[in-house]
Parts: sequence; structure tokens; C-alpha cells
Amino acid sequence: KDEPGGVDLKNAPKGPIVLGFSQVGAEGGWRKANTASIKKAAERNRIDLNFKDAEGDPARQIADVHSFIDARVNVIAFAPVVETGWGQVLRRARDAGIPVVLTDRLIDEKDTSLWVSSIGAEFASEGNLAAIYLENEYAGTSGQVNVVEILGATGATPTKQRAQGFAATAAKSGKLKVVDEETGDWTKDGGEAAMKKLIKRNKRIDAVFAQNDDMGLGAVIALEAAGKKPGSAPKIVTVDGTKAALEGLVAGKLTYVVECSPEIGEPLMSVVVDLFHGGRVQKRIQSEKAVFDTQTAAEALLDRTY
Ligand code: GYE
Repeated sequence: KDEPGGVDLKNAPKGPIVLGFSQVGAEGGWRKANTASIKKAAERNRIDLNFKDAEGDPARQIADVHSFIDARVNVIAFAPVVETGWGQVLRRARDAGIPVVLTDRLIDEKDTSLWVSSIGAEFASEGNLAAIYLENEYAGTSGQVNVVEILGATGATPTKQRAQGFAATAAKSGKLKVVDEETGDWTKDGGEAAMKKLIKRNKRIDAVFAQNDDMGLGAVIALEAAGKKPGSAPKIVTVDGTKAALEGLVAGKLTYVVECSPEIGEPLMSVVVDLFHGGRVQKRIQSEKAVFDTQTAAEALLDRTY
């Protein structure tokens, strides 16, 4: 009972709109919050959600989208595990007259008529913001700043674009140098394993750019085990803004966090309702973001639910 008037949403009758949604997996805090946002918004908007979890498997995800077409859902939405491989299934959806919405990430298809809308964050600017922070931190110092990067899963939009954004800003002054990188697959364990390898291979690491919070928090474990002081030496910058990362900031284990909001549920459902009624929808819907340091994290933590 989370609505005025005591409406019991759990037992409310399912509406006429069926949404097939395919999720990447449950790889970390961001993803779990994203799933929660979508499920909650579907319930609030009386949308019958057919939810499938690809568990990080691109082939399984494509099969799931085929199953939505077979089930003749009204709208299909998905957060792509990887960018490639989408042409055939999306042409099938278009031929069947089922509109497709991309959430969170993008796909690599020239034919942009294969999807009606995409909702998510600008990942390159997250990379820009991470690099701008470090540039400022080292302003006035001489010499190169050695950065190691912990990458998300290969082939996903945020992995590519966060790296590109960071590199583009770093290239401007030449002060920050990404001296090494390793994939951490978006997970805490993956981040820890990646950091271990990076410590072995690199004598001097001034800063770590972890492409998500979970990997950054995993890196903290590896750095502490190696006798380092993560948060100050090296500095650690992450992306997402989950509760765990904000707590990491307050504890001084992380240095800076660029937000990427997982709360895509409400904007998605409003697009789904418009599509169901034949309305026009925006091709691109961009989410808002903020940045956090050790000071602003404490305030943000007061109402952070994920
Ligand atoms: O940053 C990461 C998740 O696609 C924006 O995927 C999303 C990313 C997010 O696993 O934590």
C-alpha cells in the first residue's frame, strides 16, 4: 500500500498494456536498482510487465526478445548486454508492428527506425567528468598523473563511451595518462581481480578510474590488501552513485563519484503508455546526473534508496 487512498498495488488488476522487458542481469548495485525502478513503475502505472533476465548472455537476450514477439506484447524494451547482433530480431519486431524502446544502453545498428525511443544517460560525459575532477586535483603539480582504468564488460555502450569520454578530456592537457587497463566485468569481484593485476603490472598508480561503483569498491579491497590507502593514494573515481559508493566516499575509500541514475522506470512507462495510445514519443530521453565528493556524499546519502 504505497499510494494515497490505500490502493493495494500488488492486487490491482493488470491493465491492458503488456510490456516485454529484457534486462542485462543483476551484476551490481546499479543494475538491481534499475530493475527495482522498472518493476515499481510498471506496477504503479498498471502495466503488465513480462520481465526477463539475460544473466549477461547476449544470445539469451536476443532469444528473450524473440519470445516477446511470439507473445505479441504491446511494447518491447530492453537494456542491451552488448551493442551488436540486433538487426534481425528488431526487423522482426518492426514487421510485427511492435514498437521497441532501448533503455540505459544503445545498439550498433545504422537503421535507427528499428527503435522508437532510447532512455538513458550520456556515458561519454560521465567519462569527461571523471577526468575533469582528476585534472583539477592535480592542477598546479608538474609531471604525469598515472591512471589505471577498470573497464566494464566488453562490447557494452558505457564501457566504450566512458573510456572515450575520459580519454578525450585527458588528451586536452596531456597531464592524465591512462597507463594500463583491465576489464572488471562490472562486478565487485571483477574489480578486485582487475586491480590485483594492475598493481602487479604498474609501479606507480596515482589514480584509478573504475567505470562503475562495484568495480571501484572491489579495487579498494585489492589496494588495501597490498598495503595502499585507497581514496587518497591512489585516488579512486567511479561512476553510478549507489549507496555503497556514497558510503565509500564518506569513509574516505573512494575519492569521487559521477552519478548515472538507474531510475529509468517512470520515464519508460510514460513512453510505453504514449506508444500504446498511438502518441508520438521523443527519440532520445536523457537522464540527469550529479557528481559527489566526500562532502556532498553525506547529504546525498540521506535520501539515497539504492
Ligand atoms: O554503470 C553498471 C551496470 O549500463 C549504465 O551497467 C549501465 C551500467 C552501470 O552494470 O554498474
